[in-house]
Amino acid sequence: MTVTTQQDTSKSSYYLTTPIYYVNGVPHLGTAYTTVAADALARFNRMDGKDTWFLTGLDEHGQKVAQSAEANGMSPQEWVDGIAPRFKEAWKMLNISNDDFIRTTEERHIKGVQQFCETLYQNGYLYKDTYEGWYCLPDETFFADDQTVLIEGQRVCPDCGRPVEFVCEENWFFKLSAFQEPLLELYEQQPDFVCPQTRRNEVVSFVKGGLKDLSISRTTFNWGIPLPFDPSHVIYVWVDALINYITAIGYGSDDPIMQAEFARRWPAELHFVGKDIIRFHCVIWPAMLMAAGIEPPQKVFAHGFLLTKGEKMSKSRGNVMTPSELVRIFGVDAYRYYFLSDVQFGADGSISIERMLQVYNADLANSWGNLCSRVLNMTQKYFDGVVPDLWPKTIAKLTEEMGNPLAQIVQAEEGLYQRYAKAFGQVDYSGALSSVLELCNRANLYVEESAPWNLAKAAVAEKSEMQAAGLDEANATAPTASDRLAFVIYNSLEAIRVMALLFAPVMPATSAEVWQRLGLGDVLEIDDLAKQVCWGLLPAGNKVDTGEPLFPRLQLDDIE
Ligand code: ME8
Repeated sequence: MTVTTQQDTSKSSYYLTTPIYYVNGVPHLGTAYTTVAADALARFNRMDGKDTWFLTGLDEHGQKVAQSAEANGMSPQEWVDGIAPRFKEAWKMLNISNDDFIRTTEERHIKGVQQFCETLYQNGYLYKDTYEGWYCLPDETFFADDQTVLIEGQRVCPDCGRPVEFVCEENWFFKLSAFQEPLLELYEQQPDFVCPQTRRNEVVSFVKGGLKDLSISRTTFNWGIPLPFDPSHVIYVWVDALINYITAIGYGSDDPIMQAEFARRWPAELHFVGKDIIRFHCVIWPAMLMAAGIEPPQKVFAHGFLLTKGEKMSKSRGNVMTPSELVRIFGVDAYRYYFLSDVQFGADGSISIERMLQVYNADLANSWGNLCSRVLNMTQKYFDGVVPDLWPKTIAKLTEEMGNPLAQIVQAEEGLYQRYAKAFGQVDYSGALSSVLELCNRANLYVEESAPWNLAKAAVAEKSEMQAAGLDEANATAPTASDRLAFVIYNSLEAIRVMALLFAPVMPATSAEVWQRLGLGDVLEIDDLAKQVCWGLLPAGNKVDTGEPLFPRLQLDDIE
């Protein structure tokens, strides 16, 4: 099968998305996890000079949402209009930098979905038949008899374990079965299409097992988008939802500017999803796109679940901590840091407040926060808060005499930036963060080893000796103790500048704060990260500001 596209292949855009979340509930740690991860990657790519577009949004149609509305005595539209601001507020609280926020009840989406379905119909991929089978409402998924599980006489969903309901309806079907070979070819030609590798294997063997055609419309309720060629049917919520990734960037629009936007941004570089919705994204979605003659995305990355005490977090299990509670205790950057550093992205990860406290105190309070406090305080104390200046010749002599382990880490070939950027490229947040933390720990050690407080004492003693001998310090040919002190403080401040840059995708607020304290400007906005992670760019003479501790130490008592 050939896929015809009119897309512009010369585009340089980096388009990434999160799932669009159901509005049957409010944001929780799970949905926040995917969104924060996508945000960190979007921020990294912007800082790295890519023309980034980051989309998130809401899945507002379907039976589940209609039921939540009914249970709350509202119309579906009133219900979704009430919940949408809660998501927007949550993402604002978590400092999410999405460029767009799509809601599937928006006109731009409805129009695009109808155009898409019309195209599938015209291309001969849709037909009408009777659907008889099971439906899992919480997952909005169809299951055949042999896919469900029978427990104590009750059929339950093989994925979430909740009861399924029997459905017998005349529906429109999508010829998914025609896409087995094209999908297998896609996985072959784009080996990174499904990441990580374990998920790829899962998807490939699922497709090899054969594909059944998919029911794509419902008639027993009407909270959805009508099929343009048979309006008594509303489009199956998953088909409706998946199309958001293209309607948000202009698919289906009559506006030439939006059409050009679509040509430039699509195919997406990355769809971030949780492992629960991988088949929709790695099987159904690319098949739908192929059927419509549109290129599939480049990559789908499916991460694992956050688990509390070994169980998937969910409201029905009653083990949910809320993002706002944790942000209130730890602050937004510590929240973002914990989830991205402590859970290996891709795998399931156990989270707990005790562990979060441990990571907070070790990495943020004692390491990063402490380094900033002590170095900024010493700059204040020994240099009146001004970044010290040294002659290049003196720097060369001091580097020879004292060494500069921090510059070495930053400047090494296959150095810090390369390791960090490679980790980001592999969506390995903990790898990227641990390379920055390594520099941070080394910098704390450097301060200990160099003992600026002793150098300061030596500088005072040396000065009075020189005065007594009638010598002028400025004429000294060999580096003096005050030169050594300036060298150590400058290096420590410079390492802090580099760390502020590299921590910024994950901890944007504190990095901006540190940037300001170093006298580098009110906003940290750069698009040439590789160039900035270079030794010696902190201007001498900058006025620094000590400020309050960035991450005050916390104890268990503080959070109970
Ligand atoms: O599935 N751990 O929406 P949804 C990690 N509307 N991530 C979790 C999680 C957990 N415990 N719980 C949820 C839908 N997530 C559809 C998507 S896209 C076209 C339509 C995250 O509100 C994870 O990303 O149920 C998961 O895939 C997503 O929330 C499911 O969100």
